[in-house]
Amino acid sequence: MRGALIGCGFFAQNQLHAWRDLAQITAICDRDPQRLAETAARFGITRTYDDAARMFADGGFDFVDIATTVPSHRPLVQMAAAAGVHAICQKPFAETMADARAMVTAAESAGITLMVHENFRWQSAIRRCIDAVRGGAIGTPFFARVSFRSGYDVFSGQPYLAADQRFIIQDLGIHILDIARALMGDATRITATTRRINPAIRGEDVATMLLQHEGGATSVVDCSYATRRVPETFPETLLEIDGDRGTLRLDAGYRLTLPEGSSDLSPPVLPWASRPWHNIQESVLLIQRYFLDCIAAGIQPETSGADNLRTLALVEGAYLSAAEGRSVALDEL
Ligand code: NAD
Ligand code: 89Y
Repeated sequence: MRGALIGCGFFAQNQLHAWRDLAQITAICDRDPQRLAETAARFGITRTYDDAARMFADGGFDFVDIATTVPSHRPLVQMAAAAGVHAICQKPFAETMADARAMVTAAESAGITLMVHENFRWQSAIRRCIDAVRGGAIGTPFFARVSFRSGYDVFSGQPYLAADQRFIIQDLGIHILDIARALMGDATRITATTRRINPAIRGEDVATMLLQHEGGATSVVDCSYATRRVPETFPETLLEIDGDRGTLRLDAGYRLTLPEGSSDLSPPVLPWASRPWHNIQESVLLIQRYFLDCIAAGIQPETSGADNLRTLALVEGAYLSAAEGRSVALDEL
């Protein structure tokens, strides 16, 4: 498969490292000439563009990796659909539910595969837990706690996170809500509270969310970037899931405990990766491989654009719940 990538920023460097093992990236695009030139030199890519429309017009690739921040996602996905090119798009998929629905419609009309880069559910430790729960290791789950608490400085690499009106639910909580869906199935209702503890940022850095799932199970999804814990666990998501035949726990240090015993699920540090990001970096390789496998097999990815509407609805529902101090049914959104 031949691909192109749009957005040569902070996180795209991981995506380009991972593509090296999977596909040929024939062209890259960024509006920022310095980032474009540095990335082209780092990965030896000669076809470069400062305008995505021109890159699509020139063509020569089967899929596009959209690694820009959210405001450009809708026009870029629509360009991919118009060009008949498969697309994998970073989270957050869209700024509004209306934008997301329009993007899904564009992809469906064009017959392209559209997947959201929801990589946290592809972290190898998390994936092992998803497989265990889906395989019945603890029976029927009735409660989950899905928890991400850290004091790691994410603002130096991603300064826009400090400036946006929305922070932790839209940026990080979106992954943790997606993991809750992968483990417990779709949610029907959400109740949330938010706080801003760090005075130097604009949005909320603490969110505590209660989900009701189809079938009656409950999840508590709690996220914080204001938690000064020792040891620091960034970027681990911790799990505690009760089923009618036992409990699964994923504790700090990637320690899995199931009814039959414990094991160490520490992820590998890939040759181009570095701690503490290695967990996320491995998931980038795994999700990109899965995207290509889905195209080859002609199947819808787990986190297709259509699927992601339900994760985005949880994000919107959490903000609405926190703003209005009430529980929100997702069919309101
Ligand atoms: P960034 O600001 O560092 O990079 C984005 C790049 O896109 C910039 O270089 C910018 O010039 C370019 N760009 C924006 N609009 C463009 C357009 N229309 N055409 C061409 N270039 C354009 O941002 P980042 O931190 O790399 O984040 C990018 C996305 O990745 C965000 O949506 C973020 O939420 C997501 N992200 C995901 C993970 C993950 O684990 N899945 C981790 C970090 C960031
Ligand atoms: O942008 C975020 C993401 O998707 O994973 C971690 C992160 O980089 C900072 O919260």
